[in-house]
Amino acid sequence: MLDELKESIIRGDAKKATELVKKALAENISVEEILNEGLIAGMNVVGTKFKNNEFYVPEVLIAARAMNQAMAILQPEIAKAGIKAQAKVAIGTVKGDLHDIGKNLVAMMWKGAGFEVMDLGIDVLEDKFVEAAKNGAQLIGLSALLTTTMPAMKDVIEKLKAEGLRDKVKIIIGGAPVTQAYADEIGADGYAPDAGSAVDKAKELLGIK
Ligand code: B1M
Repeated sequence: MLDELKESIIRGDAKKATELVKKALAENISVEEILNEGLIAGMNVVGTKFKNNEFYVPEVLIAARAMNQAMAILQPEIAKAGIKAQAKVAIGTVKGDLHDIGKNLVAMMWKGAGFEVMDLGIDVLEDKFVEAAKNGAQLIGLSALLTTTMPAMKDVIEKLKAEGLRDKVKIIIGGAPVTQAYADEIGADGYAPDAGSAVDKAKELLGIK
């Protein structure tokens, strides 16, 4: 049944996914197994396919919708079982930038990977990222789609340094004009070219298998 659940996520079949989560719970399959072997396993495949250009944005959005609907059923059980998120992370599009489609995809993939995601939205000022770090974010994701807003990523890093928080958080940057060279230049910990790679990079930086 968990394989079927995984496949329903990959296909983006929200109806089937929610039915299967209900059925699995009724059959006393553990919340952890449903989450890890069904939902997260499915989203992992989606991430890999997206990275390899086998899936495009619509397929990822449809899969994420199925994941979110299935998660809504599982959420109360997760709370009861006391399962902790793999990591607490924050993400936002930097100040002056209103593009959020890519940022939302990364947030969805991170949720799919079992992270607790604080989505700070668009046009996010440095202080909000600092606040997220103070609230326990172990990793911060910065997205920028404009060459003119890329420097705001550096501003966030500088602000975190000024607040003495830089060593407490990992920072990943991404967005169409962003490169690994730019990440190196501004002192980010990592760069990811797409949402699937953002999962791998976050896990690598956080030491999660
Ligand atoms: Co804008 N826009 N836009 N726009 N827009 C671009 C980015 C542009 C390339 C179009 C062009 O001229 N060819 C250009 C930027 C040029 C540049 O600076 N190099 C541009 C411009 C100039 C502008 C305005 C200035 C236009 C104007 O008003 N004169 C203006 C700026 C507004 C502002 O932000 N202050 C503007 C406005 C808008 C809309 C509001 C109309 C709309 C945004 C709607 C929204 O996001 N809700 C919009 C759109 C849709 C685009 C294009 C067409 C599409 C962007 C997109 O969503 N792509 C874009 C042209 C293009 O890219 N073809 C363009 C799909 C998305 C899935 O990809 O965001 O790259 P992307 O995300 C990828 C990766 O980059 C990566 O993963 C994602 C999934 O694989 N990624 C990360 C993203 N964030 C990541 C974070 C990570 C890791 C990976 O870690 C944290």
